[in-house]
Amino acid sequence: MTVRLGIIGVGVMGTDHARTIASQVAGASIRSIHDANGERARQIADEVGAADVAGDPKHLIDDPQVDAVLIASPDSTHKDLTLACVAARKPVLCEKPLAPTSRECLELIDAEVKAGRRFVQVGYMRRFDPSYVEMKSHLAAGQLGKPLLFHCIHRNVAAPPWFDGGMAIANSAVHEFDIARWLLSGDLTAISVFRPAGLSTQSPGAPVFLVLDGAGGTLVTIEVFNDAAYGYDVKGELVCEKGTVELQRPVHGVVNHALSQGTSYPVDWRPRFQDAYRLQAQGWIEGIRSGRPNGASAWDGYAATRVAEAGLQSLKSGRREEIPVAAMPKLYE
Ligand code: ISE
Repeated sequence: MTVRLGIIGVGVMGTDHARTIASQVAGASIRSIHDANGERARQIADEVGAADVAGDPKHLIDDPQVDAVLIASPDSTHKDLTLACVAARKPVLCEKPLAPTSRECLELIDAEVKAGRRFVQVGYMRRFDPSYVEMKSHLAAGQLGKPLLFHCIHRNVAAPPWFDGGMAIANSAVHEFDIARWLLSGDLTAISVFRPAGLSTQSPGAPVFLVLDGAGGTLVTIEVFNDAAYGYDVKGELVCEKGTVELQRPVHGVVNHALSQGTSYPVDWRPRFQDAYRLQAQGWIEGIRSGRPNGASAWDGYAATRVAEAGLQSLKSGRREEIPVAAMPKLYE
C-alpha cells in the first residue's frame, strides 16, 4: 500500500521534507499540499508531482485521498493542526516543537489517549541520525561503563529575524533535550541556564549555556549559540567511566590547499541532518504501514517542551529549576 501524504507548510522545512519524500522515500506519494502562500504551494506541488493544492489545511486533513499528514507550518499552528489529524484518525508527523506550552501538549496527549491509538510522531529527527544512533549503541554495548557527562554544542550561522530571547531554548535546545532523554533513556529532572555577562548586547542569537540533571545521574551540558557566524555546527561527546564517544559530522571531502587542510560547514541544519530526515520519513511511512509507530511520540514532544519551559523559567529567575512531569499514560509505555 502506498501512503498518500498531505503536507501543510512548504517553507524551508516543508519543502525539504517534500523533496526528500518525493525522491528518496519508498512507499509514499505526495497527494496534496497546503501553504499560507498559495503560489508557493502550487510551485512545490508541481515540483514534487502532488495532484492537489488545498486552500485550507483542515480540508487537506479531511480529504479522503490523504492517508497521513506532515505538518511543517509555523510552531504556533502545530497543536491545532495535530489535534485535527487525531480527530480525523490520521497519522501525523509534526515538526518540533509539538506545541509551545506543556499544557497544550497535554491537551493533545489527552485527545490521543481518548482516540486509543498513537497517531502522532514529532519531528525530533536526530533519533535517526547515524552518528547519534552509533553513540547510543556504543553506550548499550557496555564497554564504556556508566555515562557521566553528555556535552552538547549547537551552533547556527545566524538567528532568524523572528527569533526572540527564549527561542535558543524553545526552538533550538529542544533538540538536545530530546536527544539526551533518548540517549540516556530517561527524563531530565532539573535545569540551570546561564548567559555570558561580558556581551555588549544580549541579542536573541547570543550564547546560552545550560546544565541539566539527566537520567541515572548523568550531567548534561548544552551550549546554544545561534549567531555563531562560521557555520552550522552540532557537536556532542558522551563521557563515560572508561572512555568517550564523539559525534562525527558527515564530511565527504577534505581540501588540501595553500599549506592548509580544511573541510566546509553547511549554512544550516538540512545538509548536516539530511540522512536523519530521510530515515525519519522512511521510518514514519514504515510505522504507518506496519501499525508500529517509531520515532518521538507525543509524550516525547511534551517532555521536551516541559524542559524548555523550565529552562525559560530559569533564564528569568537565574536559579536552578526542577522539572516535574505529569504521569505518563500507558499508551506511551
Ligand atoms: C531550527 O528550527 C532547527 O530545528 C534546527 O535544527 C536548529 O539548529 C535551529 O536552531 C532551529 O531554529
